[in-house]
Order: sequence, then C-alpha cells, then structure tokens
Amino acid sequence: MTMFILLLLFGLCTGQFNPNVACGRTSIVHLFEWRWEDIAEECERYLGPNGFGGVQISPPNENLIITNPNRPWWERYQPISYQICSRSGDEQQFRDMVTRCNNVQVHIYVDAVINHMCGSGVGKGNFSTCGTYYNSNESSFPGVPYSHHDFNDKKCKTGSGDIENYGDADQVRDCRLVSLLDLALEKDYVRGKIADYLNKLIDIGVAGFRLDAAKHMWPGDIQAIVTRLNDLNTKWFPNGTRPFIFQEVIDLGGEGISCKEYFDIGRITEFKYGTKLGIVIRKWDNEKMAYLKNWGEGWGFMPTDRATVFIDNHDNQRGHGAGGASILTFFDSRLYKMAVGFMLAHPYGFTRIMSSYSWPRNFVDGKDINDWVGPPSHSDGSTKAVTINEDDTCGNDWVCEHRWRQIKNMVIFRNVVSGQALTNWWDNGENQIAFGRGNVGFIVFNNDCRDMDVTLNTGLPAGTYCDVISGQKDGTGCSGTEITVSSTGSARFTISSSAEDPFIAIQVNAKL
Ligand code: AAO
Repeated sequence: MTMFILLLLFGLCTGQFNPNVACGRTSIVHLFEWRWEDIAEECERYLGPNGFGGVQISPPNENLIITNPNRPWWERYQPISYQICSRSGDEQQFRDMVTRCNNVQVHIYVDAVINHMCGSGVGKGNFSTCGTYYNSNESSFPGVPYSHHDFNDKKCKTGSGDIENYGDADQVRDCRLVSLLDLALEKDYVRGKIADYLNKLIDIGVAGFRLDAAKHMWPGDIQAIVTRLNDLNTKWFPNGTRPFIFQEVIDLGGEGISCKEYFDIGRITEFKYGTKLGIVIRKWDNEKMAYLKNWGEGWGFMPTDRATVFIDNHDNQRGHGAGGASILTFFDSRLYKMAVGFMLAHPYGFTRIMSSYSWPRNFVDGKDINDWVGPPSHSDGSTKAVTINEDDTCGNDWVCEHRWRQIKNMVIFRNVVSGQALTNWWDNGENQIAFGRGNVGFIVFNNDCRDMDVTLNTGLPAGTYCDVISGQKDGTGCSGTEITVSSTGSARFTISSSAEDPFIAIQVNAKL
C-alpha cells in the first residue's frame, strides 16, 4: 500500500515533466505552419518510421486575419476564439491528424496561446479565420465568450498599458505584451474557458502543450489551469497520464522574472542553450568547443529534467523573441547541422528540432524587414501543401530540416543512446572534440581550421561502423565513411577542415 501511494505521488509529481513520447523515442519536431493534412501524412510516411517522438504544431485555434502586412505568420498568435479553425485546417482535419499520428507513435503537442487575445488596436469585425466577430476596442470576444471583465486592463500600472520594463515582474504579467489584450487569468471564469479548450484537445488525443508567453502569466494562475486538465486519452496513453507542459519563459538572466518560478509546473524552454551554442560554434567571444566539456548545468542552465532545448525556434530564427545574432538556422546550414548534431548527441534536456519554411531574408540596418513573411501560400491566402521531392527533400519552399540526412540520423542516434552516460570525452583544447554515450554511440567534431587525424577510445564494441553523418547504413552496405573500432575500442578519425559536414557519428545499430 505504501509502495502504491509512493508510486502514485511519484506519478503525480513527474506527470507534466514527462514528455509523453512513445517508448524508445526522444525528440519532437516543430512543423511550423504546416497544414494538419500534411502533418498526418508526414507522421505516417516519415516521422513514425524514423523514430521521431512527436510534433509541435502551430496554434490550432481561430485567429485574427491580418492583411497589412499580408498574412504574417504571427497572426496566429492573436486568438479570436477557441474553435479549431486556422490556416492549418479545421477540426475534422485536426482530429484526423491526431489519430493518424498517434497510431504511428508520433504524438501531438499544441502551441497554446492562452495569455491573451488579439492586439488592442485591431478594431472590430469578423475578419478571423472562421468569421467569428470580435471587438478589440471593447475587449469583447463573443466566440468564447470573453468581455472586458475578463482582461487585466485595470491592474496594469504602465502609462501605455503595455509592458515597458522587463525588470518589473508585475508589468510583465499584468500589462499587455506588444499590445495584445491580456487575459485576467486569476478569474475562475477565464481559467475555466481555457481549461475547456485544452481539455477538448486532450480528449481528441494530444499529448501536451507548449504554453506560449508563459513568462507573462503568474505561475499560480498557470498551475491552477494545469490542475484542471484531464488525463490523456486512454486510447493511446496509459491510465492517469498527465499532459506534458513546457512553458515559453525566456530567461537569459538579468530580468525581473526567473525560469525557476515555473519549475513546479512543467518544463521550460532553455533559451540559453541555442544562444550559447551558436556563439561557441561560430567561435565568437573566444569560445571553443573544448569548453563544452561541462555543457548543461555547468554552463548555468536550468536542471536537465526541467529543460526543453532547441537550436532555434520560430521567433529567433527571424530575429523575434530572444537570442540575437548568434542563433544558428538553416540559412547557416553547415554550422547548423553541427549544432543540431551536438544537441542530439548530448544528454542534456528534452530536444526539439525546428522545421521551417524559407523566406526572402532582407537585412536593412541589421533587421530583417521580411521577418513577418508567412508560410508558402496561394494567392487566396491558403497555405501551400508540403510536397516531397524524389530525393526526400521538400518542395514549395518548405525547408524540412528534420529530413536532412544528418539531422534525421542524429534523431535516431539519440534514441539509440538514450539513458547512457556521457563517456570518453576528448578535446584538443580548441575546436576538435569527441564524446561517447556509454558503449553504444560516439561522435567526433572538427570545427578547427586544420585537419584532424586522431585515434580515440570510443568505448564501442569492435567492428566496422557506418558514419551516419556522411551517409548511412543501407541494408548491409554503408553509403558513408566506414569507421573501424579495434578490439580495445579505439578508432582512427580523419576529418578535413573543409569537409562538407566536419563531424562523424557512429552507433551500434549502424554497425556493419
Ligand atoms: C504583432 C506585431 C506587434 C503588434 C502585435 C499586436 O509584431 O507590433 O503590437 O502584433 O497587434 C508573435 C510575434 C509578434 C506579434 C505577435 C502577435 O513575435 O511580433 O506581434 O506574435 O501577432 C517576448 C515574450 C515571448 C514572445 C516574444 C516574441 O516574452 O513570449 O516576445 N514569444 C511568443 C511567441 C511569439 C508571439 C508571442 C509570444 C505572442 O513565440 O511568436 O509573438 O503570442 C526580451 C524578453 C523576452 C521578450 C523579448 C522580445 O528578450 O526577455 O521575454 O520576448 O525581449 O520582446 C536579448 C535579451 C533578451 C531580450 C532580447 C530582446 O536577447 O537577452 O532577454 O534581447 O530584447
């Protein structure tokens, strides 16, 4: 009995921190702005077979349609109602996606925009994705319904009504983030409406939520909402499974709010991760890969069991949010692949891969004036399908980083080495490093300007392995470099400084 209670308590405590990925899977991919139909197909034809654990989707609820600029991606962060109705698809398509993805062990994580509704200055009308009426002048959203009683306007002490100083925690929570109408989350009625929305998604079969703008909500209010959430749908999840929660709290230090305040609720987005790794891999500020030896908490990051990590996200890949110029993206593909490879090989945090669409970046005075450009779309504003080319890449301007061989194979690598300790660290004091994960995987990087030729202890069983970066194991053959591990576990690695991908990864499932 005592054991039972202990297990129960353990379950209750860890529920919302557990990413709820299927056994043997360890990463999720953000299919930014994809249509539900395309995600369903991708789960079946690619993500399921290649060991991806889940998909973070763009906000599914009804949002404001913005035409100036023309249909920016960020219109989806301006809710009008909680109907499932967006450029990605309607409720039927959403249900179909969740069912089909769950059936192939790929779970769905919803980007939940619950801190606010649309901008205060957008007027009134029914120019929303399902035609629901709104009146921003009166803070009225009959589609929920919310009225002016349900917003924070009276509590905010700034002159503009907007957040003016990130050093002041009260402002950050009670005033408007970039003028977005700020919901009064301490109200039971508002909490109830939000919980109803999230519970509907849970009952359809989603596995968890990214809580958008969590820093702008009081931790106690979030906790009160999370407490009201149902357990996950038992068609796909064990009885009593709590939804996974990861909160978007940007904490690079030096502000009035710390990510620590959110540790009891769920995981948190660790923004230091991509910011710092970008600096290291770009070799800015005299940083070197050798210094990554104590990467993780040793670098002042939050505890690993609280962190959700990523190299770039939909904001900072285009200069929104935080992270600045060091953030690596698909535009810097060579360095980007190394960064993602390092992240997936390293045990710290729960990993999220970014999958983007391309846009015509245009820097004027250091700012990308096209940072607003929405997904590839037709002239009527509808989002274009994700087409798949013969070589497995995507068409129609979808970048599909998750399909890049190096990234896909490292997602698999992370599954294979899951639970294994970091072992056999080696570095040359500069930018050549290597490390293993138990006796199942080993990775070597050369980010120096000189060639590398070293013999290292890999800890792996003797045999010939296929490097999963330059190629992969196909049947009994290997399309990439072959690496021979001796009976003592050592292997020779040569990596040219001008290699297309200056890193090598081997793991026991890609042994020839
Ligand atoms: C749009 C227009 C606005 C207009 C508004 C309403 O652009 O001009 O006023 O509509 O009509 C997205 C877009 C916004 C868009 C919004 C709604 O990014 O441009 O506004 O949709 O359509 C803060 C928040 C964080 C937020 C981030 C963008 O804390 O939650 O801003 N991210 C999420 C989503 C995002 C979305 C929203 C929230 C809103 O991921 O896509 O916005 O739903 C500091 C703070 C951060 C703060 C940044 C940026 O960061 O710490 O918390 O993020 O500033 O304001 C260094 C510092 C770092 C600092 C950074 C930038 O790196 O170390 O701490 O500099 O100063």
